[in-house]
Amino acid sequence: MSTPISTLLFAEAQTLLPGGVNSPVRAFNSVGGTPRFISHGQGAYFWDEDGNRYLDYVGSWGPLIHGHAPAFVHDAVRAQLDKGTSYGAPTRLEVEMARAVIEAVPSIEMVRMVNSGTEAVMGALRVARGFTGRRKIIKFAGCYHGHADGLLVQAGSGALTLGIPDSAGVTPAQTQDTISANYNDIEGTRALIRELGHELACVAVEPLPANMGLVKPKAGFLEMLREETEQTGALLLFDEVMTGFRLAKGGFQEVVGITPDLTTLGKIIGGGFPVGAYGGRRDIMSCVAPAGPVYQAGTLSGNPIAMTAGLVTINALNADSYARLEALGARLEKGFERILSDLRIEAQFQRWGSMWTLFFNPNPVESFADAKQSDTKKFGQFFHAMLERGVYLPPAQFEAAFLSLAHTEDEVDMTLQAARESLETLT
Ligand code: KE4
Repeated sequence: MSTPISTLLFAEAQTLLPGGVNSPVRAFNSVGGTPRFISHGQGAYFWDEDGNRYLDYVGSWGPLIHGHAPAFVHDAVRAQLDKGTSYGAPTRLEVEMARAVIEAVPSIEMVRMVNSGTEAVMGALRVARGFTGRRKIIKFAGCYHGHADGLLVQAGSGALTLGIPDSAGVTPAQTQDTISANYNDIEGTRALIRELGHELACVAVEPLPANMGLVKPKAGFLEMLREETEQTGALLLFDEVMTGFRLAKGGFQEVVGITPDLTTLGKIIGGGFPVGAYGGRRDIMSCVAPAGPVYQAGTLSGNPIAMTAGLVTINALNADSYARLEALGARLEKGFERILSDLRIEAQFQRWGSMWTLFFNPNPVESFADAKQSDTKKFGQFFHAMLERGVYLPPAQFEAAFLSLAHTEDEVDMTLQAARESLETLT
């Protein structure tokens, strides 16, 4: 596949933007090669500047559950554009969006809109500390909650080990109240929560982690988090920036029947525009300014364009949407299982609904430690073999791929054919 224009653009971009990109994963660093500079998208596909067409499994990292450029979203945004883009004053649209989120996610009794998932998690953790008057936060190795300083801690520190920064520019003071535990480690996490006791403000978790690749909760793990936080008076935050409106209208918490105290959302609720949200129990959210003492603000928070795109996006989702995504996902999974068996390849296809990861790993991946055992070199070979065949996967082993409602059985079957050919070429 020839990509001279992407190559030229990347060379120039690297002189103007750190790494040539505005978000690290886009630079292809973990798979190598030249990132494709995308010119336009339509449905399940997008095209690079050289005119090459790709079947897209990134979907802007989750927001595009209806695929690229859905007419009904763009028509609604066009109509709103004629009224203006932002007023810096309250609008009816923000009331409608808040009502839609609250109706969809029962654990959210009150919500605040922001402009990214990072901001949503920042706000949620600040109100958790403000509400409880406590300082310590537990997060889990391999789970990503955006780039706020306090969350960039090294994986795997124990109870009394102060969070150690995992990024330059983050000081020990900013991470000392964050402890990293191990996802799916039921007894270790239970002990950690009990050890921290009344110092613990919040346990933050991706209930269905997708930022180490897709890892499923072991039976009892999320239930333990709910029980133990209730016992100690800490709050449970489900970071559903990725899974919110992706797996069910009420998010993964609806699927597993667990009620967190706080939830963060993003991606799909913006319909492709910058958005985030945090919400939860009314007594907690009533602490957020100007109703209460926990300050948080944002120039474009709840702006009419993102609210319009997000509202029509989520209003178009219903039980049939998720049944459709499950049927497509199941077809893809069955096909991959057959190919892996035929070719005797040691890899794990892990999926929930429309989210999936192919781990090049001989064993099931149940934790970050497991994930790190994966053969990332082999993933890189697979990624490029698929790219050459016109299938654009997330350019990193530790990410999840996304089916959209614009994908059909034909796209799934084309993906499986490309995968069989690609896996046959692996050395
Ligand atoms: P943003 O600040 O990127 O909008 O959201 C941060 C975030 C928070 N919580 C979860 C569970 C997330 O998955 C994310 C962001 N997801 C990544 C995908 N792995 C965004 C892609 C990127 O960083 O470019």
